[in-house]
Amino acid sequence: MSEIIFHHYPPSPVAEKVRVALGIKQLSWRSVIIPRIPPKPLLMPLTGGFRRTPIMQIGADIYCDSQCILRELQKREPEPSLYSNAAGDVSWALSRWSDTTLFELCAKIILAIAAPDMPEEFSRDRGRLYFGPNYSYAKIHDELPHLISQLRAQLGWVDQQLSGSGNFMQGEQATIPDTLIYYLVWFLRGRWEQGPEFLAQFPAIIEWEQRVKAIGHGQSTDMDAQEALDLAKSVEPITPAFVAENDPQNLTLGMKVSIAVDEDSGEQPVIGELRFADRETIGVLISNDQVGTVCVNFPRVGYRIEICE
Ligand SMILES: N[C@@H](CCC(=O)N[C@@H](CS)C(=O)NCC(=O)O)C(=O)O
Repeated sequence: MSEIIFHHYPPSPVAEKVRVALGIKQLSWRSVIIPRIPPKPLLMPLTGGFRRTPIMQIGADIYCDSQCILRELQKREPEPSLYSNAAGDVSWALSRWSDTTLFELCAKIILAIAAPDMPEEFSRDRGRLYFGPNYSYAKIHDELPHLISQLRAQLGWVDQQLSGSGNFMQGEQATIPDTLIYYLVWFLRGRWEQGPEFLAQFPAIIEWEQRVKAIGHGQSTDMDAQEALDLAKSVEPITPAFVAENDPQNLTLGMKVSIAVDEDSGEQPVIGELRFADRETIGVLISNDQVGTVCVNFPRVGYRIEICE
C-alpha cells in the first residue's frame, strides 16, 4: 500500500481528530505541513482548490474532510476498528453534531476572545469561513455567557456518557466518538485561556482526555510538499470508476460536477469529472501540470453537488 501522506498544520483541531485516529490504528504516515491561510500553492493542485485542513493523500487519491479521511483509513486498515461493531455504527450521526453545532460553539468562544490579539488576516479569514458574510466578533463576544451555557450543557452529556462507559466513549476501545470529542476538548484547552478552568467541571472528561492523549498519533516522518506533488504525478488514481445504483441526483460516470461545502463560507467549489459516487462519498478527477490526474474525494453529507451543464 502507498504511504499515507497527511497535509495539515500542528494547531489545527480537525487535523488533531485524524491524528488521534492514526494513533488508534498505530499507523506510520508522512507529514506535510501546510499554511494556515490561503494561498496554499502546494496544496491546491492536489485538491482542485479546496482549502480546508486536513487533507489525506495516498498516491494520486486525495481525501478531503476528516469524515472522508476517517472512512478511508477504516477501509484500508480495518483493525483495530474505529467502529464499535463490524458493520459501522451511528458515529457519523454524532459527527454531524460534534463537527457542526459543537465545533461552531468552540470556534465562536475561542476566536471571539482571541480576535483582538490575532493577526488581522487570520481573524478575517476564519470569521468569514466559519461564521458567514455578516459575522461580527463583537456580537459573538456579547453572547459569550449564552454560548458557554450551550457548550457546558452539551459537554455535560459527554461527561455523563464517559462516567458510565468504561475507558472510552463506547467501552474499552477508542473509536470514532473519542476522536470526535477529543479534538474539541484539545481545542478548548489549548486555545482558550479559561479552557482548563471550564473543563475542570467535567471530571470524567478530564480522566478520559489523558487516556486519549496517551494513544498518541502513530509514527510520522516529515515530507516536503513538493515531494508529495511529484509523487501524485508519478502514479495513477486507484479510486474505482463506479456509481452506485439509484443515485438521488442521477449522477453518472464522467459527468462534470461541482462540489462545495454546503454552507455560506465563501469557498470556491471543486469542479471535476465524476469518477466515483456512492451513498457517502463522491470522487472527481481533476488534472493539472503539477500533479497530472488525481481523484479528489469528498463526503456527500455536508457538501452540495451540482451538475455542470
Ligand atoms: N468539515 C471539515 C472541516 C475542516 C475545517 O474547517 N478545518 C479548519 C482547520 S481545523 C480549516 O480548514 N481552517 C481553514 C484552513 O485551514 O484553511 C473536516 O471535517 O475536515
